[in-house]
Amino acid sequence: MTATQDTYQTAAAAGSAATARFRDSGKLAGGKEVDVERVNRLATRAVKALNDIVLEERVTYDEYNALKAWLIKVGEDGEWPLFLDVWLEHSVEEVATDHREGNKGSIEGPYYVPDAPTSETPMTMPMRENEEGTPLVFKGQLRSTDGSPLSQGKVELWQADAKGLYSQFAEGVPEWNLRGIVIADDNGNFEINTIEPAPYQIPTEGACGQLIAAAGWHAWRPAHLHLKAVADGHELLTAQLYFPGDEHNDDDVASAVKPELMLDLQDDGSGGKVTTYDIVLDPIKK
Ligand code: MBD
Ligand code: FE
Repeated sequence: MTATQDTYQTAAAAGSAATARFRDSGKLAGGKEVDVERVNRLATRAVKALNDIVLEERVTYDEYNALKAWLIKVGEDGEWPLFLDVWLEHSVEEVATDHREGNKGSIEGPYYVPDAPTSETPMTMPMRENEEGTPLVFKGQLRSTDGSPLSQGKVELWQADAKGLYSQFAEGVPEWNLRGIVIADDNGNFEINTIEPAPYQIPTEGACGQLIAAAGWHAWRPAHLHLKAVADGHELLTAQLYFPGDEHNDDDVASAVKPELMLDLQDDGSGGKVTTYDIVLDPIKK
């Protein structure tokens, strides 16, 4: 945890930026309508689950009012996307991808931004001239589940910098810093030059941080690379990749680590790291 992260990764800069991003994505207004019977079923079960907790735990008026105040603050701080992505998205992701034979996925989280700069392999991520952090070469092959290479597929990375800051969600970071899309070659091979991200602490000043402190939890996610991989006729893969030895691999606040998502890092002989991670996509079943 660095002072810099404390200064910039405020609830206002990160949590509410995630709300603005979600609005911009069009999902707020344009989401698919959910069938009335389905809403009835899910809303009824959600309300019942909460009532069961109140009755079983004999929740007091003080506790009820603390909940009300906290929910108001989640909205005021713009932290609904952060809250949902940290504590619920992992289950939604599990349901959405459990039919897959190819690569395991993981949650998207609140800090994805579409339309990042794109280039052919090998690509160097957009970064500052003197970007801090251990240099990392991330390479691999995009394949289909039958083993055939996915020519011209795309691999997109977005990640925190060596201070744990995401561009467009923290002040003072260039717009597309450490966000980029690489186009694989005819054999599905891709290579990306980047730096190792720092572990990430979700904003501590907002409502989510308040809950974490009040419950005696911690706010850390292990260091991770976010990725999306796409190829014609294949399901979009959204995943995160992790670094062996990170102390939070076993207790990620967002419950988004899976053993299949662990990188194997080698020294490159000059102070940097290199890792090969092949990505297998599922064909879309018609
Ligand atoms: C992140 O960087 C992240 O990946 C998730 C899931 C939640 C908060 C911040
Ligand atoms: Fe992240």
